[in-house]
Amino acid sequence: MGKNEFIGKKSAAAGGWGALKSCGKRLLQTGKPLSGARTMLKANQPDGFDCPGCAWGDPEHGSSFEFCENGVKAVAWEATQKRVTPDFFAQHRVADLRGWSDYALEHEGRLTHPMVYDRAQDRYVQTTWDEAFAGIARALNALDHPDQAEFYTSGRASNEAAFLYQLFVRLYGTNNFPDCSNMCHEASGVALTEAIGIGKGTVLLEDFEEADAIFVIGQNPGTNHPRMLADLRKATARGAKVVVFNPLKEKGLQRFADPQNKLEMIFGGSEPTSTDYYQPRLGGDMAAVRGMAKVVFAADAQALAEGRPSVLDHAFIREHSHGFEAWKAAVDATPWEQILEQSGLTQDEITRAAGVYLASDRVICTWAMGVTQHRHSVPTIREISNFMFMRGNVGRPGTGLCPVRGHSNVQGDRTVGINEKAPKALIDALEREIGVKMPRARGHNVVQAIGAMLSGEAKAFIGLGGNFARATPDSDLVAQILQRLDLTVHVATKLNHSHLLPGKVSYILPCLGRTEIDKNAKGQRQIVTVEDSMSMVHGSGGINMPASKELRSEVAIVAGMAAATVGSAHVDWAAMAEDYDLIRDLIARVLPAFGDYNTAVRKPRGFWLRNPASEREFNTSTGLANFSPDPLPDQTEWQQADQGEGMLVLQTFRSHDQYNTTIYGMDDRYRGVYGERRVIFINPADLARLGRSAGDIVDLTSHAPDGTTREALAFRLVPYEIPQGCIAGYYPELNLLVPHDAWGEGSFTPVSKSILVSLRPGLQAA
Ligand SMILES: Nc1nc2c(c(=O)[nH]1)N[C@H]1C(S)=C(S)[C@@H](COP(=O)(O)OP(=O)(O)OC[C@H]3O[C@@H](n4cnc5c(=O)[nH]c(N)nc54)[C@H](O)[C@@H]3O)O[C@H]1N2
Ligand SMILES: Nc1nc2c(c(=O)[nH]1)N[C@H]1C(S)=C(S)[C@@H](COP(=O)(O)OP(=O)(O)OC[C@H]3O[C@@H](n4cnc5c(=O)[nH]c(N)nc54)[C@H](O)[C@@H]3O)O[C@H]1N2
Ligand SMILES: [Mo]
Repeated sequence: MGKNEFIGKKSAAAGGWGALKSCGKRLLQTGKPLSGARTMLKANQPDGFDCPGCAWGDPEHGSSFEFCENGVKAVAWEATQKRVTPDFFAQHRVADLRGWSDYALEHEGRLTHPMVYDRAQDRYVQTTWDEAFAGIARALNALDHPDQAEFYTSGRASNEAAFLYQLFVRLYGTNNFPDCSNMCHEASGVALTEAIGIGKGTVLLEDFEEADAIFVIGQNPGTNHPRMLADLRKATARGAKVVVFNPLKEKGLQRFADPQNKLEMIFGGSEPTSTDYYQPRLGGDMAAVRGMAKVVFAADAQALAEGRPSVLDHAFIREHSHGFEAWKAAVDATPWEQILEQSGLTQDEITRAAGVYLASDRVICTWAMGVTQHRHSVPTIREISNFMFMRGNVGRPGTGLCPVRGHSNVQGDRTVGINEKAPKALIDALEREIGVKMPRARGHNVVQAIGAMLSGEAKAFIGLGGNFARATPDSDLVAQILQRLDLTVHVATKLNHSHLLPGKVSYILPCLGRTEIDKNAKGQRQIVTVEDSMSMVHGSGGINMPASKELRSEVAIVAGMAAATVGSAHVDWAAMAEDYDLIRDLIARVLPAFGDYNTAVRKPRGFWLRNPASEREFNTSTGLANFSPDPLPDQTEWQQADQGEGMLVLQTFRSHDQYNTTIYGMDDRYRGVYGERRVIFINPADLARLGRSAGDIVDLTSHAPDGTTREALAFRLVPYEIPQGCIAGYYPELNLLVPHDAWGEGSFTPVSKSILVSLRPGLQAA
């Protein structure tokens, strides 16, 4: 059997020595293991920086040494000693660099100087900051209308940078804020706003210590939120149940050896991270949750018939909720047949999972991309909320709804106004504070921005971080349209593919990373702030010397673009960039929930941004927690695939060695894949059914309603424990199969986890 042969049920634990070895390798690769280790010791510490890895909360109020293997990778990747200097650009034409892989590009190291594109030589050449800001202002002010510009944000930007950015863009005159969140947890925001009146989770880290059961749906924390595994482990150790729904048997959700536990490392122990594991079909979660609700209603009927107390939380339903009867009718009307077909689970499995729910007084439900990147993600999250409401599992200790965020500050960016459909209260407050009218019309989200670029309506793109051309669906198409624009600007730490698709005027503006010291002209250190998945806001200050003297902070770069473009009559951009306390003061005036922001962020663990829903104050249309009676989808993509000859449904997810479009390495240790990324995980029975063998190279074609043929060539088949009819492969390599006009209803999130595809022998297989 080769390394990638069928990964059976029995597998070693996640974490452990493999994780430590991988950390060491990563620190060595950056060229300076000692400073790397010192850097790690400051991650998530009161006087250090917020780990740029993920948005999981920090425990123990900053006293413990908290980082994880993938946090080390993220930090080491930024703290590399390698540099992409003007010399590098002099040596390579942009057309040549376009042929490099994402891995190779970022591996060259940190960007050092502001660069402008020179079309005559097809090269980026060095420029000055002032020239760059003036050039950007010229191009933006030459547009017919501000709505012709798209202002993208990736979720690493600090609250201060993001707030200043949205202020600049709104003063310029548009609400076009496509952001990574549109491709990520948008469905959670939309669904929760309708259900509980706020688009955020209601859980604090402490709740994980009190829950009797934690349901983890569509999430792979072993890779993407490794620090969460420690909380799951602690939960199972004290006897709580952890119930997983995931089509794949993810290693980190089975057992975990904590690399920070000396005894465990020496004796090779590991602890379970889950107690119950169910493998639904892709897109089958709404059906699974509805099935559990049916079981709970049946148990309730039986209890009442036998003269026992109801199993429902009638006090919550009566005092705090709306729409219970309509939802119950929808549950009653949903046939088991449809539930079993869509979920792919048996009635017995669903009954057992519901049994855990019934036996638990306090339940938390977490979820991530396995739930949010489907056509019916919004109704699925509404159903999760319904299910939690029925036994009052919101707004009590040890309970709650917990969308686990992606980028380390994606939640904060949204809080401070990166929002194409900003709440009226925010715009009112901005107008009041700045004294200028702001645009009110809805702006573009990611798929609308792509649409506007395609139609020629959009003419400028500015990216505050991120890798738009790789992270978005239809990546080949997006690459073409970016190059047709009048202006493209990328504020970035490292070179990526999006930078190599220059519009008529194009800049790469290199910024400080989160791990680096940020000093103002007076030599005073500045801190920024971020918000985690539990709505904790804390300070983050870098400790490393900047990668180059030329770097500016994101705040300073935004301030520079703003001053040049909209002038400083209403906002003193230069003063803000000199003293981030002034930005925080302004944020607190616009968003009163931030209170005494500047004092609060200097406390070790920061402060909690109050979430009214977690105290059962529901700011919804009804003033109550809203049940929602959505029907199950008529057909899931799995059902469509099941009816088509040779069709399968594909999900695109992350390997253990990547951070979104940043590829750290070519291994996916927990899934047993080494040295390659062009793989497709497939059930052995599907291999047999389709007449293929393990290791065959195939080409994939996606089948979208728009009739366009999209192909991804040369992927190797890897047998895996995954439901029949469902396959999986890595993002971003497979993004060219995701149609930009197929999105989640109500969320506009590309359907990256349910793409209808077929396979045929690849070129290399012939
Ligand atoms: N190291 C590292 N950390 C990261 C990131 C990274 O790339 N690398 N990315 C960050 C970002 S931006 C985000 S959004 C998060 C992403 O965190 P995750 O949501 O964990 O990311 P994915 O890799 O997309 O994994 C999705 C998981 O859902 C499962 N899944 C897919 N479809 C379904 C379904 O229909 N039903 C169910 N029940 N499960 C399904 C997949 O099998 C997989 O285990 O992580 C953040 N943290
Ligand atoms: N098919 C498919 N597509 C997906 C997904 C999927 O699961 N499947 N997931 C979606 C999700 S959840 C997300 S969040 C998006 C991610 O989309 P993006 O946020 O656009 O992508 P990233 O890969 O995180 O961006 C990486 C780049 O950010 C820059 N960078 C890194 N650190 C910093 C910094 O501190 N400051 C600045 N200014 N720049 C920095 C570097 O230049 C790096 O190359 O992708 C989405 N796309
Ligand atoms: Mo994300």
